[in-house]
Amino acid sequence: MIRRMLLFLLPLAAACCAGAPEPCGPVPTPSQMEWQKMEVNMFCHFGPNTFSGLEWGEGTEPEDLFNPEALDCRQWARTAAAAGMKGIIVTAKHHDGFCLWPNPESTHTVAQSSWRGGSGDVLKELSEACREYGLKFGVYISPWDRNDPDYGTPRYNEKYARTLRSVLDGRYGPVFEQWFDGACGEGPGGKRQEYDWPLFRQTVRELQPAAVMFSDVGPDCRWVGNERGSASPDNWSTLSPEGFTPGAGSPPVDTLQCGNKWGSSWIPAETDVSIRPGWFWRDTEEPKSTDELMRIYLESVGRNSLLLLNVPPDTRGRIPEADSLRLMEWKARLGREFAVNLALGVRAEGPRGRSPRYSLKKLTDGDYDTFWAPRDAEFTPSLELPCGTTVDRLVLQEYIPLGQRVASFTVEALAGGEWSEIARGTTIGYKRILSFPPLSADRLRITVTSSKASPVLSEVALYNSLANE
Ligand code: FUL
Repeated sequence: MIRRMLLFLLPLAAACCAGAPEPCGPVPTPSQMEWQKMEVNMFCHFGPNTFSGLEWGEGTEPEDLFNPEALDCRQWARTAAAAGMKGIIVTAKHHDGFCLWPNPESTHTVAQSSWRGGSGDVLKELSEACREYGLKFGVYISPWDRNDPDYGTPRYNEKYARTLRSVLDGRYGPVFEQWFDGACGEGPGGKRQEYDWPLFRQTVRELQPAAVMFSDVGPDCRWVGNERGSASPDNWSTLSPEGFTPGAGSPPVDTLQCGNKWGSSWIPAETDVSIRPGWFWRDTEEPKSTDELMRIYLESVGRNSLLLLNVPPDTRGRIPEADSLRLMEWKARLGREFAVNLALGVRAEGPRGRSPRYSLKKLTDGDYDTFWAPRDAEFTPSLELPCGTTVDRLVLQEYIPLGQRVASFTVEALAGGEWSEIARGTTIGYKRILSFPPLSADRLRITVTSSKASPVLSEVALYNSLANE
């Protein structure tokens, strides 16, 4: 961990010495930066609902309902890795309260089931499989619990903190993300639990300091505000969470979608969406089409968000063939559509970097960790790139360790001796992908039209998504 932090901090420290721009506003921590670079992760909803067909189990289901006879977490991990994903987050406990590990705080767990004679532990198998396939391991542990008799009393908060402890204390190795779901369907006459968020967050920080905590309001990443797989094209990674809480007290959905331009904290968006209509597996449902998965990718990763794609294992305890095939088709299509970066190594023209270290060359060197930084006064620069071929995708990346800065930009193309605008956008952030009808341009011009500070860009890339059809 210390080594990783040093690896992150050294280039930044070196950059500062060489006159890098001052950071603008809140910036990501090393863990948030590492998380952002993961881009696509797998979500696995798995538990009694897999067997009952319910989306929200009642909490009264017999433990024996959970009986995945051919559980194969290595197959989950193999599938995720082959699809290019970097981590898996599993529903260790969904709202029905059933725990996929022998949680000593509960009597509604794998240990009370007859699955493997009560000695099974999905978290153990999955965390080991993730390690084997070079993936990171994360957990969803629902605060809302329809089984626990203490839910609705202050005792529950202590119990929930101990539940967190029994997963995060290192027995399953490092946990890269802790997912705090905000849902509660108790309704007007139901139980009311005042959650002790400071206690929960402190428990996670103490046991897994590098874990990124998800909720409607962070503290480390936020819900994108819908389950359609679509981040807002105007998406700030900054948010002002003061006065809000996860769940019923969360900010309005449009704030979750867009963040706050002048937000007080770095709380980037995560787009969670299911490959199927439901979150849990059902034999009547089918995975989404490759076209739809492409749309989701472009509207999440391509709009400055992480994509958390749910691929629910079935009653055998395996990812169904139809879903893994679909993932492979999607991966192949991504590979085809982003096969060759046509801007790699080209000479960009525009305001010079503040020193050779931040020169225009850095924009097209294919390395996220090097960047172009003009002088501080340069808020709305124009950049030109030779093109000379057919393109239909432009990828822009800001160097977010110095903050998210760009608020709007335009893209123009020079064809037949005339410049015309082909796209415009608002935020960029870690990654922004713009698609436009294929065009043969001699040159492209990108103009930042407003920015919180002088822009600091890591990469400009160009693709022809149809070249390899
Ligand atoms: C929601 C939950 O209520 C759903 O069941 C699902 O887990 C989804 C990811 O989050 O809030």
